[in-house]
Amino acid sequence: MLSMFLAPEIKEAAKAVVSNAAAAAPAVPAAAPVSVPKLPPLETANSWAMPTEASTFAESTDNLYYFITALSVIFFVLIIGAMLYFMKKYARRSEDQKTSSLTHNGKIEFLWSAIPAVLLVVIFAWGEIDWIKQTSPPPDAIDIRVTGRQWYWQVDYPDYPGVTLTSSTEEPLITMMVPKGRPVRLIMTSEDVLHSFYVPAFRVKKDLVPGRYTTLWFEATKVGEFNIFCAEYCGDRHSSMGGVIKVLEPDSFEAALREAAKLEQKPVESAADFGKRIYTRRGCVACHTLDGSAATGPSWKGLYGKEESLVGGETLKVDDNYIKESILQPKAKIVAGYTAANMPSYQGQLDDKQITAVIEFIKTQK
Ligand code: HEC
Ligand SMILES: [Cu+2]
Repeated sequence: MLSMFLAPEIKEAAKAVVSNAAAAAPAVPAAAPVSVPKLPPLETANSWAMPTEASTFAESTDNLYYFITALSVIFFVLIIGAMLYFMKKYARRSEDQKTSSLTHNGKIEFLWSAIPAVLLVVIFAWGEIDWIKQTSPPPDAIDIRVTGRQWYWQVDYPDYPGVTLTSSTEEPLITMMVPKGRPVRLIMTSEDVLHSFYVPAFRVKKDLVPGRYTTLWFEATKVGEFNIFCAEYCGDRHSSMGGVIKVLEPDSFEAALREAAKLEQKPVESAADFGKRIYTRRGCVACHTLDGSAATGPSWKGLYGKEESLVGGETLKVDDNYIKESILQPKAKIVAGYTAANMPSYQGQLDDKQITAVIEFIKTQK
């Protein structure tokens, strides 16, 4: 995780140190690999530099930042410089030297109030103008809906019915696609806790609030793939709530979007393998583990055929119909110890063939 924030030179140096140490040390059995949630790589090679500027907001935001930084440096040098100079110049020369009496200097006092006031107004006006731009999406913007859940993003395209993309806690998936040079408006909400949609390369960030819609807009200026992060601590896998936003030329946008959202069984693929792809690409992975450990939802290990206890004390044997019902109407039968509110209904989002594939995949998880 940390290593992705390091510049390549540092990484190389660290590798050299590690391999030298390995050569010197006696052979020890390798420790079991620690599973670390995967995030997309940062798009900047140099971790000291600003992220790539990839939206119409980026340049002005950066310029304001540089302006404030430069002002801070200039005033730091002026104030500390004057302080050192006066310390030396007016140092007490002898034990009995008395401070001469001081009145005040109207001109200087006026200047040291007026100059900072003017600079603060400049900073305020600059920020305010940018803020107004960033909060007023143009009327021709493409609408995209974003839903935050612990711990993944779901992205729906109302203008392209049936198109849904998600992020995954396991792999850097294309989570959102947008055309270059077209304004895009995100209408966002959360189904559980506060999340925050953050794209550093676009210099945009906005909270997703349960029970309310928030909007955010941007216009991408560079073709490429950029990071999405959740910037609001939202639970123990918050740090894996990342995604990838892909910017395309407008003429290839729609075809690529449909292709990316397509979730069909490939000719060579078994139903179980197809089910596994649905598991990662439709968010199930964020809540259901395969290793027996409980997450937001129950693990799928050994699920098929087992006796499941439900809220209310009933038990039933897990079969195809129960799994299908759990996917389409999660509230119908609730597993003891869990909240149905946490499982989104996939009614209208997964067709029968996809559900069958998921069932086949669950069967393989013994
Ligand atoms: C945001 C979290 C979340 C996501 C995403 C999610 N689930 Fe669930 N799921 C739950 C919770 C919580 C329960 C238990 C409550 C209930 O039974 O409704 C559950 C229960 C289930 C059950 C019943 C499990 C049992 O032990 O009896 C199945 C089957 C299931 N989910 C399938 C899926 C599939 C398939 C997907 C993806 C297409 C999915 N879930 C996505 C949270 C989630
Ligand atoms: Cu989050």
